[in-house]
Amino acid sequence: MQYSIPKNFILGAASSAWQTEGWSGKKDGQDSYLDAWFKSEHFVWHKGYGPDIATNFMHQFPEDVALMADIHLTHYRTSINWSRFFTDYENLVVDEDYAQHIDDVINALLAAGVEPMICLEHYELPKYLMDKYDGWSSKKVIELYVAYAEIVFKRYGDRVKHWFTFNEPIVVQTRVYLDALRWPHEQNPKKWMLWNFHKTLATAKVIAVYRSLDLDGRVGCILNPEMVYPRSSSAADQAAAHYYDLLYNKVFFDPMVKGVYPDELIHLCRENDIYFDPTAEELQIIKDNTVDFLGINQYYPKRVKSQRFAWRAGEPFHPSKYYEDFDLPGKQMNSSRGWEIYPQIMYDMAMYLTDNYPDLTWLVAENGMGREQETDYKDTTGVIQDDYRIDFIGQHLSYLLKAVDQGAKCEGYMLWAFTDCVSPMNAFKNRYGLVEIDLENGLKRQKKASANWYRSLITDRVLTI
Ligand code: BGP
Repeated sequence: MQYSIPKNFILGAASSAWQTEGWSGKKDGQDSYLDAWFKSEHFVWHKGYGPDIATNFMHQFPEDVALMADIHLTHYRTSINWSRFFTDYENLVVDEDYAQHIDDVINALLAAGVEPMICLEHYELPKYLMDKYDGWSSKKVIELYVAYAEIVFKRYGDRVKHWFTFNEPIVVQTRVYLDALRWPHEQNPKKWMLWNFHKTLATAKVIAVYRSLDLDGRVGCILNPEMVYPRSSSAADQAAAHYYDLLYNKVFFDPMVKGVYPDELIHLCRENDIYFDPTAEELQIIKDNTVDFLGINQYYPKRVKSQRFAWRAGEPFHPSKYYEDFDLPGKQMNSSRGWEIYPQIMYDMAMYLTDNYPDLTWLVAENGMGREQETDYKDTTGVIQDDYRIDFIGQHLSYLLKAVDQGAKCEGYMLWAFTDCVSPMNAFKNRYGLVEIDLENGLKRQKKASANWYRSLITDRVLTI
């Protein structure tokens, strides 16, 4: 089967600052939320390699950019590490060494013909602001973040045209305050909802600042909505899917795209004592500053069924009050990551967006396949033959292109990740890259088979599967 790829369709790759840079040049006090979490009891270094070295992008980025040009990536997405951008977060004292590194990366990308896309926070909230103000619980942190964004826009906005406020803004507070799985391990559902709200408000305020600067680009956010599939067509299973979608997807989509929260969500928050008490002025800012576009991260489907147990009075709220996970018999799994593989999510999510947010322009900001023990797939010349990744990308892209053909307003596909990189879950154990980072050979970069395949895809603009 062949699919033609529209001429201007973005075909790029993504990663983030923390997951690639390494800590070289990092100054005392510049820890991020992720550093704090990794240094807590949950960290897992892989064969001695963790975020301290990462891929050493800080020094080896020229090699990576040359490879991006060789593969003909149209765009590359990364983040600025907020925790490294300042030496004083309150008085906004810029770390000029780090800021210069960002300048150098942007200039190198542009010189190589690769458009940069920059995210302002990919889990890189400064630990200092977490300790002092309880992170996104505080309006002061919103103020400091907006000031950070303004400095960044003024410094790099002449060259960077695609900005994102957050990567997956729901994730940290879900792991911390709903599930209490991560540092600082505090179960507090009201705070979960407050962080959701404050990141939405921060996005709107950053968009307002960007527009006031009259720059020639656009600002959005990268969400990780899960395509929800109910176990059956029964009313109870459908309701479970509906509530999951409301609490994990529409909670960001509606205010960011339509400028208003769904009435049903407000009602549900009040009923469950997780309401976030916005002021009229805050709601107006959200209404006036909706996103220019969205990035959508897609990896796996979410399958749910109705909740069998009644929620006991006094139990802390959790969205699973309304649903249970459903284990689909016979599902195809990526056993390295424990995620179901279901390429049709790409088509279904595109249709969901077309139906619910017809005016929204978006792109896939992440999709990809992590694999353990990839070195087992090296051929005699030492090149990793990652046919499983080629198959994964091809299948997912085919569903996306089908949706584009039917009018979905999707402008591109960014693969996670360009090179292997550090995962917050398991350091380097799972490899996602088109390009191998050979830990045994001084972090040598080597293209995998998928890199050459992706290169042909980009130059020929035809997907054959
Ligand atoms: C996304 C994150 C990325 C990346 C990816 C792969 O949710 O935005 O930062 O890590 O997932 O997931 P993991 O590294 O957990 O396997």
